[in-house]
Amino acid sequence: MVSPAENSSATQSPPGDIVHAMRDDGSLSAEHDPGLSTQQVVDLYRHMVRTRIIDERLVTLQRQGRIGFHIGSLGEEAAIIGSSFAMGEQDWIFPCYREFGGALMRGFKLQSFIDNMFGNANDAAKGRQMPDHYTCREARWGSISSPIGTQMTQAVGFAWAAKIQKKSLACLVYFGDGSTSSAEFHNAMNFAGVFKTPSVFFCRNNGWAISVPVERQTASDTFAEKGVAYGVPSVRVDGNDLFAVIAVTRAAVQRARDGGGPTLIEALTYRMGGHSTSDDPNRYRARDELEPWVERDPIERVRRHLQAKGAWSDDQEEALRTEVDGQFREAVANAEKTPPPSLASMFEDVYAEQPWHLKEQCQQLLSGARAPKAH
Ligand SMILES: Cc1ncc(C[n+]2csc(CCOP(=O)(O)OP(=O)(O)O)c2C)c(N)n1
Ligand SMILES: [Mg+2]
Repeated sequence: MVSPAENSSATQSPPGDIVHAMRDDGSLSAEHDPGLSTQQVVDLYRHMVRTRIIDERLVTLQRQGRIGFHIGSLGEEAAIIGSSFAMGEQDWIFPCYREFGGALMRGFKLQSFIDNMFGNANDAAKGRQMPDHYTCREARWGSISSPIGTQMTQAVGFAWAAKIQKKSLACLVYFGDGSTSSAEFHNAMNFAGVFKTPSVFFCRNNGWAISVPVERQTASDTFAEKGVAYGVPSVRVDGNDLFAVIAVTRAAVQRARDGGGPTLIEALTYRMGGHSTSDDPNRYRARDELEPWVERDPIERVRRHLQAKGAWSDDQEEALRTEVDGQFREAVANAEKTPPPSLASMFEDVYAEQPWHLKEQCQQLLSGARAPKAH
């Protein structure tokens, strides 16, 4: 397990050090302060809390049998919200599967997300995907791919195309520590290094890949040092420090837009929950491993920072929770009122002109035992 280390130096290599911006008392070190206004910090804090509340509510819905699955971001909110925030409107993000909070911050509608969680008729993926596998092109956000690592080669291809078209944009890709063992990681890093694509590789090192700890994932001391082999500058950052995450991601984005090529960011964070609603982490990890990370809870740290400045009160906290709760309940009520996708939709979206055999199969299905019953 990589544990939080002491404060250290530069925003880019050598990859052994860890960038921090927040001190224990909630104040910021001048070196890595991203210079946000108080209102910006309040907004980011609200997004982090919103993400956590939605995560908690989705787990409850799954336990109640109302949705089939959820894969959450408990404990990783600073890494996700901070890095998504550092991306400009023209930039693109290729997500892994835990980053819905960043998509919502970039304009993805809560209702669309919840419709995907229920796989109903309003789900953009038309119920053909698992929950948490939404699409939201409008937020310049790639679709979720379940197979580990595929988004990395997709993101580098996208960045390469943008470079050929001389577009000034950066393309960030999220992945976990476990994904660094996939062929796609090596393909993508090598290509990005050689062709200097405007890529930001954002590794959420949350300590675990389902039940496999980082010690079993790599013999390297860090994930960041893997960038050295590909000529990709790398940096390690305290992933539970919102301000440090923003500072290092901004620097990487700037380098990408300026034609300086890719950066690998290793954000040290911790998966405070299970891998998903399908596993019980108590079966494979020691309970006391969680404790130091509870103390470094990324949301608590930003709250302490704001409270020390007199910029956040208990009343505001209460109001925020009530607001998010109301929005969530409304979205769930709408999603549950919405019927499932039509049976016929199963045959759509592959051919512009539906071939005869699909028409025939669709007809058979609609007139057979699974035909919708009149109530
Ligand atoms: C090619 C492939 N192999 C295995 C899986 C099963 N799987 C899903 S998530 C996961 C672990 C990924 O861990 P990590 O990259 O650290 O991301 P995290 O879940 O911790 O965010 C595995 C092995 C998969 N989805 N695709
Ligand atoms: Mg992991």
